[in-house]
Amino acid sequence: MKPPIRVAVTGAAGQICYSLLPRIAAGEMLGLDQPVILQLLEIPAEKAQLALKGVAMELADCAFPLLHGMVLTSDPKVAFKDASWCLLVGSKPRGPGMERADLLKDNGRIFVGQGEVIDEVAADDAKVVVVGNPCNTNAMICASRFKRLPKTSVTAMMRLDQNRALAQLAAKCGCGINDISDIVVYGNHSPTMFADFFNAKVNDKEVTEVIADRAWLETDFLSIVGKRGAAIIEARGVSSATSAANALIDHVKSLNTVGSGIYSMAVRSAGEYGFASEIWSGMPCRTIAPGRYEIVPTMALTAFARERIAKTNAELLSEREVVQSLL
Ligand code: NAX
Repeated sequence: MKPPIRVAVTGAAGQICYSLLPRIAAGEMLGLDQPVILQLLEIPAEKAQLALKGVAMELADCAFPLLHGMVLTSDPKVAFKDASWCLLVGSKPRGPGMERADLLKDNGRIFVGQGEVIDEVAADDAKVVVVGNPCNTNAMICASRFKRLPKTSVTAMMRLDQNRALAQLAAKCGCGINDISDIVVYGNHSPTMFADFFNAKVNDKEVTEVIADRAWLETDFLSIVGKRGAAIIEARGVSSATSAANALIDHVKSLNTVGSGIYSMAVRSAGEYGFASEIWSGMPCRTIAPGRYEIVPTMALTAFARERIAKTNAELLSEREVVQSLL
């Protein structure tokens, strides 16, 4: 039996984690032969801590053989201690009448503190995945506190956007999910994101050949994918949870697996694909060693794609402007 890996998860009593934690404990994220210790962080409020206790009771009642321990805490130093994976799901929801700038700053402060503690106490090989919104900018803030760990070890989740794009394309083509490849979502996890259908393939044929309706691709498809989160909130009354948890599992599995193909992840930009340096942007990535990625440098961009990328880049830059004092 392999030694257990410590996985720190924040926002552990929230709705995404309710779908996420059982799947990690069942071995779906790190492998069916890999024991885990879950280190679960929640805010100190009594209600949140009680809810966290309830979640842990349920996980215990699942009797997962791979779950070798659980730590429940409101102290980030305890949660991130020796963690090899830090999954930053917890953040504040946007309150009534709250401006986006206030949300950026409020949540930004969470990631200043957590970035500092992760850098201080997490494992040397720690990988950090940010889900809490605005996830790209929060990842940038978190990494800005790193002195010991490489900033490139912080990524943010674009995988839900990729999966949404995949599902829409498969439905339109009338094919299976696995028939589609190379669909990459660039930019911010917000409606400005760009799902690059030009490079996507259906069984090695270009999507633009299989779907002749270019107007659908350029308008409906991009709009459905970009606004899917809002559509789910309208239908369910709360934001995506099961699909977000599933995307996070996919994100970690791809990042951990050499040969997992090209996938979308928000990573530190060094100016690739027209993005400004030092922002965290969705880009095509591939895994070069377990937990280590490179940005795929060879995707061709059409003029349409470049225009969309410029728009989402501008939004990321404006977010950076708002949180400048936290960097
Ligand atoms: P919930 O409100 O259900 O849960 C969030 C939990 O985080 C709460 O229990 C809260 O007490 C906790 N929390 C707040 N501040 C914390 C802190 N400083 N330390 C530890 N825990 C803290 O939200 P949920 O639906 O689970 O969503 C979590 C985050 O994911 C939100 O920011 C949401 O916007 C974001 N999402 C990101 C997605 C992505 O693709 N990147 C998609 C889904 C989701 O919208």
